[in-house]
Amino acid sequence: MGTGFFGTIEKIPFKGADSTDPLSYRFYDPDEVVMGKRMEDHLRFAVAYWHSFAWEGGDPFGGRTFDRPWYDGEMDKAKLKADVAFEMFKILGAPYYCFHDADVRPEGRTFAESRKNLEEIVDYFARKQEETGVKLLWGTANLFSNRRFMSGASTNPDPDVFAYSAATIKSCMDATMKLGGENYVLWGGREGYETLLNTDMSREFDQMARMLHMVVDYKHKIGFKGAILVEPKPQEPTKHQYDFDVATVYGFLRKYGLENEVKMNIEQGHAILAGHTFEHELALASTLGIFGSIDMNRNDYQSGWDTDQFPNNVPEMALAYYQVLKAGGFTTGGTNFDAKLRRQSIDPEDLLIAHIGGMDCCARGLKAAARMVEDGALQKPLDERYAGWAKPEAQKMLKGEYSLDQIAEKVERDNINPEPRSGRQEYLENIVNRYV
Ligand code: XLS
Ligand code: NI
Ligand code: NI
Repeated sequence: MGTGFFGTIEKIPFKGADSTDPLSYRFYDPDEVVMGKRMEDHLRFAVAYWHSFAWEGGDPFGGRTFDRPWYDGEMDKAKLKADVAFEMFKILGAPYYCFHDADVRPEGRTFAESRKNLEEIVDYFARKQEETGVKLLWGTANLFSNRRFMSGASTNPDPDVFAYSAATIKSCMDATMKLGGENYVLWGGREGYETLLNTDMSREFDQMARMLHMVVDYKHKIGFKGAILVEPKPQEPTKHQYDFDVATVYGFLRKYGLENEVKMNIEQGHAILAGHTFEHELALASTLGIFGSIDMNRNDYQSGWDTDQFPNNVPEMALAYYQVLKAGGFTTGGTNFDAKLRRQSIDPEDLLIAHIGGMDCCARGLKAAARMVEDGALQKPLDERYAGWAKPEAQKMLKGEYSLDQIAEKVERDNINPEPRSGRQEYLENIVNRYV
């Protein structure tokens, strides 16, 4: 017996590009093979529990616009929410989901009570996963909503908040482990500052690193096989977030000896907020060997806020999945829709339509990216551009067989006088356009 929340809709079918049925996929066919792999196994879609089921449609000027039957309740409501959530995963054919503790369980009066509530829901989820075959892409702790975290979690000036955060993370790692989660994510919601006047940055860095080391130690202690992922974001909620972008996080990991233990969960909207493109962040993480997973959404390009909208820009997705494919594809990671409805989209059907659009857009982007890879459309010009480095003399320079003064001597002796060559950006952009 279903909840009836989505009426009689049972399953979103794939109907192909010509379909005009809003409740059908036009590009996402899970079984279609792309570069030797099923599309479902490439994309590894996950629904974000918080945006889809916990968020109430508020903005700074007004509260709740959604009217869900599971709001304002205790455990029975949390279970109703779970029933609806798993119904939606099945209807969409989404193979994964992600959650924070606070999205899924009622907050208790004490830490112990909150933990017990979480454990009860985790048991409930475990049964639902078993029934539906839906899996957990990642779990995480909400260390930013409750007022106790207003001055940070691990970076809080109060050691009791540090301890409370550690305990919360432990319970969320236990939950993730129990549910067979494939990753554990840390997004530093309040880890940053508003003003240096009340902030000791070096102390806060040390605290944050201590927490991350404990997380890694605990992962090994309990035998968690998934990846530990940090999610960069430059601002919002704090003015200066410590996990600004991939480069900043990598510097932090190196300073504290964590670079081999922690990977990145890269969010489209956060990349934009940091003044980068999504593909830049993906390429950099892959170059540094710390690419993990993605949070798929888009931000409004005018507002400068983390608006967490569903993706709808195919050329952008194509360039993003091109980087994902070049990085070898996902291993433990996947495509999590860290995206929410607009606050006027109050119908249950809107939830389905938003995900269908997002999944179709990603599928289209992936297929375009795969064709570019298969044709070597961008790789051939790239190889040509760097072809000079294949020559033995160039290789010797790269391998350190010449010193600076030896090279200087050689430049004069051989009369080296470089001839500039076109970067051909427009030519390459036109190639991309052929594929999207
Ligand atoms: C917020 C973050 C958050 C993380 C999980 O901006 O994207 O949703 O993905 O805590
Ligand atoms: Ni995110
Ligand atoms: Ni975000």
